[in-house]
Amino acid sequence: METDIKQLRHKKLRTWIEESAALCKPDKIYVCDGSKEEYDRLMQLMVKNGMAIPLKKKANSFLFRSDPSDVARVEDRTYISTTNQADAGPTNNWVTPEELKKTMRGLYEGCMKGRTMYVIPFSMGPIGSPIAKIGIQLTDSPYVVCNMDIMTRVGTKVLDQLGEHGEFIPCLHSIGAPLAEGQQDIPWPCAPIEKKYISHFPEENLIWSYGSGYGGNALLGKKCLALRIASAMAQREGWMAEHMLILRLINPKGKQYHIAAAFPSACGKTNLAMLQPTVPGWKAECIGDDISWMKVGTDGRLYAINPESGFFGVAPGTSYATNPMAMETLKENSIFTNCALTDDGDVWWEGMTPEPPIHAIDWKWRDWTPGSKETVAHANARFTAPAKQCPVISPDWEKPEGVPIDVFIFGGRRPSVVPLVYQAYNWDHGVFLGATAASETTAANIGAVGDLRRDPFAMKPFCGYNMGDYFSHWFAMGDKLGDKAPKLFYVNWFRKSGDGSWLWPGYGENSRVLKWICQRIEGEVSARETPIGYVPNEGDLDLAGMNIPTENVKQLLHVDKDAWKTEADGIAKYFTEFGDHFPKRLSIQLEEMKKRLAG
Ligand code: OXD
Ligand code: MN
Repeated sequence: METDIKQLRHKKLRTWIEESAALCKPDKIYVCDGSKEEYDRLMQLMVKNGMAIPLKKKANSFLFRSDPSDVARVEDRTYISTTNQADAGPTNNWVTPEELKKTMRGLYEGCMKGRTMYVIPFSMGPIGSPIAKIGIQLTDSPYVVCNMDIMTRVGTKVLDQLGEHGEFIPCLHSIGAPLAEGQQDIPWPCAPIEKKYISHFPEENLIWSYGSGYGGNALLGKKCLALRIASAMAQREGWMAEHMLILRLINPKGKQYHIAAAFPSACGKTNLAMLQPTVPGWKAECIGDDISWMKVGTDGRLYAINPESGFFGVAPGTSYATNPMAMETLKENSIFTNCALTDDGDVWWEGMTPEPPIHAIDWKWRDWTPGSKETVAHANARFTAPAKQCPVISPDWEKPEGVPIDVFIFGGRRPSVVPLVYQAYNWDHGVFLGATAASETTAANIGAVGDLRRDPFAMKPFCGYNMGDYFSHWFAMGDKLGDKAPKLFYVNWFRKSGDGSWLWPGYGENSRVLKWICQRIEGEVSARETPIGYVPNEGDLDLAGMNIPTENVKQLLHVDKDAWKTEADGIAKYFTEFGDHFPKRLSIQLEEMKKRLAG
């Protein structure tokens, strides 16, 4: 039965919905119950109005194509709005809350005319988990409702958990495309780029998003709530909200290790989250592919949950060869955005199969044949798939108390300089590794440092407060965890040889590196001290049956002092960007590395 908002028991929630409706002026308000019947009904509505295409080859799955102007997160239209600019820091766009709200109120005025305002009660994390948080998203996009249904836990059970006085994070979203009386809707309504705003008000735990229907701009539980707002809450409250996958590894004796790992985009994060180990006797289970919320448990260890319940993964490049577990996950009950449509009613994207289809309809609804100048799927085409469908999802992925984290891993894409794996000397050194994480954006000349994009902790676009304060928060968490703190490592799957070929095969073989990491924790395997940290000796990695040239292993584990001196100069320059919120403990780490390099 449909819920009238007057029946909502939470007075503050009712008032906020009424005020938002008075501003946005929807034709109708609908409170989502999170049922399958509701999901099916909304999908059918979108099929009827031409927004969704049902896929013959994948049960209960649908293809959407966005407006070509609305295909990705819009970082330059994303704001952290705090009273003082210093609290947003040098890595965020900033406008005062007063000014931003004034501008956005003007945009919200009447923006839902001709549309329904959906009220989505959602939980980030298993409902009732001590680490979970409740959000309420108001949106005029049924596409957003269905995606939120997969990506979060939605519905009446969340309202029950909220009760009359529970805390929630208000998330107001509009695609910014009101319909005049009798006006025909279009498949992907949205506002032009200069009217898009993805705004966060961390001082009031409030999110306002306008103008985009796509991904992190519109599914507000993900980047907006679970990272930007949550990171600011975590700093205030003494926990951690990180852009990290969560993986469980099980050794041949059955011992479990939990790893949380941060990588910038295009570094194989989803592949690692769904790893199938090649190293004999080891097993892996996926707990999360993107975000980790962590709190100190009563035993003093750090416990993590995946706040999401689905995967919003990049489609191009995903295949049975690169990530069979993702392919199995998205076989049914999934949403595809900006992928191509094949003639037999399936989706396709670059790299999905070795041979492309002989004909398809591309993401811009045009005929496409192999050899065309443009790609058939957009480079940021996505699948939205339920996590519970992943064949290697851990039986404990929804454990309310989370899983104890043993290891943090940072990484990036570095064709040169950075070895395959190394371990930090201690927590402070590990924070230095996370803070200086970088990916090479262009092909580097071998031996020289290329065009580096530093992405500290893979949080640059997602930190909801001053990045310098965020670094300090990492130090504070280490102080709190003491000897119970996870151990920290850095990996680089992407090192190349002089002729430009990959030195390491990656994918399932990465389990060999993870085995070394777990053995380091147990003190079962050696390593050599280098200026940058503990690096495996050539015999320390289990490479049995791998057929990798010894020369490759040498290069993969090589630490070139001169290249690292240049790296240290780059880091020193980069550290000056953070101004007076920058913690001294990071400068000390740089000085210590420099001393080790000079020695
Ligand atoms: C994502 C991202 O979509 O990090 O997860 O951009
Ligand atoms: Mn991400």
